[in-house]
Amino acid sequence: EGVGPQEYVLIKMRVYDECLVGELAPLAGKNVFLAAATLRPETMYGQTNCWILPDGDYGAFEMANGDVMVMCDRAARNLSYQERTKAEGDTGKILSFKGAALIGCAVKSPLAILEKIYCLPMLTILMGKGTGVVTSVPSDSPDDFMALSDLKAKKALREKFGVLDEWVLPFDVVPCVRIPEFGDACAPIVCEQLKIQSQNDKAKLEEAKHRTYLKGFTDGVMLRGVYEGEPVKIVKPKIRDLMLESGDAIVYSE
Ligand code: A2H
Repeated sequence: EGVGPQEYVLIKMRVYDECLVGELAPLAGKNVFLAAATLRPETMYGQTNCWILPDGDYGAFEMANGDVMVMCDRAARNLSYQERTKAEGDTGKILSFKGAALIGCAVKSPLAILEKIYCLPMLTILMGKGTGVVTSVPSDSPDDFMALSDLKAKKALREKFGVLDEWVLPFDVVPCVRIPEFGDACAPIVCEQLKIQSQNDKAKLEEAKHRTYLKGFTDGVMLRGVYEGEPVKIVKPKIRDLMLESGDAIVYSE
């Protein structure tokens, strides 16, 4: 991408204990979090699910504070040089598994209006970027909106990845940022304007991102939380700091 390092906020999505079974059983009894890399911390109120690449290689890593974080090896290695693991250069890996092992896991995510959201497959996740875990905000991210729409519309796609209806069908966009030009949820509007057909419609999704991403920052107004009614460009860093200070998120650079 650009020059120099990219700084992400890693959102700590807490895995419900009852999901630490099967391949994840070795993690039972630990505080396990999926580490989702985002550039839009102010949209976390609108999370509806978590995205995982079913074929991707993931691991569970014990951090210096005892928390277990799930991500790809590359991100864990980077974190081990950012003073997060017990020893510099040591990722603290305790388990390896494919993304498929996480599909259907329920998590509680910071700031999310919804109490319980599920891990679902997204086929366009790049394992070379961020952590390989992506939190989904379909109100404000065209990629997230189309991936969720695909799963809702295509029973065969749900079946292929063992996705139960109740992990997907009850979930609709949760508006969190108003952009005067687009209303209370920009992604569905722009996907409709551009007639985007699926999560694989790359060129159009790129265009949709261009139309919405910057405007969310410059023109967005918060619809949720303690900064409701305030401009995104003023409160974005404050919302980020709220989550950093409460321990619900950490900073990560790559
Ligand atoms: B963003 P950049 Cl509401 N593969 O978070 C694919 N996408 C990934 C990823 C990966 N490995 N890791 C992170 N991302 C997504 C929220 C959001 C995001 C909104 C709107 C736009 C948006 C909720 N999803 O990103 O290539 C994450 O989704 C549009 C750029 O590093 C992360 O922020 O610029 C963003 O892409 C990082 O993308």
